[in-house]
Amino acid sequence: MITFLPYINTSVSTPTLTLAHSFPRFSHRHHRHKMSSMESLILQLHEISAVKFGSFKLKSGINSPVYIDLRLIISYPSLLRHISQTLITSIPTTTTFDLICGVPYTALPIATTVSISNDIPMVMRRKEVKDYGTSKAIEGNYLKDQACLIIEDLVTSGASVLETAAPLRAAGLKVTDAVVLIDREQGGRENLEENGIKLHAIIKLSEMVRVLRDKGKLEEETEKGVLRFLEENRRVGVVKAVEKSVRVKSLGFEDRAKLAKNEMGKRLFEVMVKKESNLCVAADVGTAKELLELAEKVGQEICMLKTHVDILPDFTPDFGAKLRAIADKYNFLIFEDRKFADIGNTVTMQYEGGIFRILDWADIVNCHIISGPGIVDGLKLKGLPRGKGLLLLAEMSSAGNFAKGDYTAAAVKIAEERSDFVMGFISVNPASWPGAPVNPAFIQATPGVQMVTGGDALGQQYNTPYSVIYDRGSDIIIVGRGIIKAANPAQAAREYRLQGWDAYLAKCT
Ligand code: 5BU
Repeated sequence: MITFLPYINTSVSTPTLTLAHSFPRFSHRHHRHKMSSMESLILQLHEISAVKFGSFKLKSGINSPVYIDLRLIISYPSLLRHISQTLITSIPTTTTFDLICGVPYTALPIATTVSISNDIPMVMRRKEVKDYGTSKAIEGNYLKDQACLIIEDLVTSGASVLETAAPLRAAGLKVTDAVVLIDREQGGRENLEENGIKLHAIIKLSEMVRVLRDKGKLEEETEKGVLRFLEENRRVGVVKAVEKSVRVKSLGFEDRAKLAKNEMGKRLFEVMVKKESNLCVAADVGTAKELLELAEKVGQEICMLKTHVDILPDFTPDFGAKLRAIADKYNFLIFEDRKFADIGNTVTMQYEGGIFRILDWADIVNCHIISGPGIVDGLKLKGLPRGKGLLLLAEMSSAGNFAKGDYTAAAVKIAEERSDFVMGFISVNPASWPGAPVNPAFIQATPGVQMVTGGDALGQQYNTPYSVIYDRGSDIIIVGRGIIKAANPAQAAREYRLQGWDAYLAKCT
């Protein structure tokens, strides 16, 4: 029979949970029990064989003389409680946070125990983002700018903590601290520090073997073997972490620019690289005057500005020239989200003529493929000689839309057959398409993006920049109200640009 320490009653305050808008902040005090509690934890972990010594092949391929499996702790409730309490009371008083988030899966029960014992709200990161319904990467209620403490059972290189931090940050949460039960001391601390996360470790692997040796649980030889292993493998963890994030490495925009068959597509890739921006602002403002002012404000941050010219009551024939001057000044492309849908012959006239004369000033337009490939041929007739590009609507962001399955596949086929003019797609989850990833010469641009998942009252559905670029395999985030309704659109554009670009870098480096 294993006897565990009694539940440590800490002096942690237990603030009451109020509504989402006033989550209390938490900070933790006193380290009184740290040493004895740590020793007792080590002995208990050893006793339940969560820590084993021998020769074990790790996931990374290297042979380790020590193996730690903390999944077992859920079979020992008082140990789980003990671990949770020690974790939370070991964080420095200066560290404050509003929420906690466990790294899936082993740390989820630990985080839950911390949450319910201390009345600290929790959020959960989905490992698999659903591609239907509300498709949230982060479950639970939270507010932008709240601080979230990450809870982890075991850190080797820190890669898992980073994988959880990224979507939390993309959702607008601040992540500056992580607490872990065991640090294998193989580069995790340094790796996390480089990513702005301070690691608080309860037990270091070297301390663990020393305690077990002191308590007569380990031969001197074994202790020496483990310490030697740690010394020799200090850098391995960091290298492996990088390798792990490369597992779905995508081709960078520089290389893809060389693959693009359409000149405007090539140019867009080049602008993205030059400006380190994969942000397109949807300039859905009330007047042409406001649109031009917005273009000046966000111009520096964007690779593309998306317009709906038919919503501007003060449109005049010089609108195009004025917008072009701003686009040239800040080096962005102009995308008129016209969504042509008619037969080929009609769209040639709609593209070129009327009041708006879109062909004169828009670099890029888009079209539905509902009418068949003739629509692309019609637009190409006018656009290709003038160096323009076309995006096909392969998917839409609105709830209940019909652009899916065979329809999406048909868009890909039409694009492949006309890749001199078609530069890419409006898409929502290109990573889920059959045969994905699709030809990297094509650019994927995704609307329905905000810092927090959700939607509007008319069916729009939002995903975060990180989930759009990293999880769903898109290239460009198209953001409207998230930026234009912000108190400071220029600053909001900068934040979206950084989030979008970080997510791109995460999948390419
Ligand atoms: P929002 O304010 O970020 O929701 O604006 C999204 C913009 O993208 C808006 O101009 C839409 O017309 C556009 N959009 C979209 O939301 N979903 C789609 O599937 C397509 C375009 Br196509």
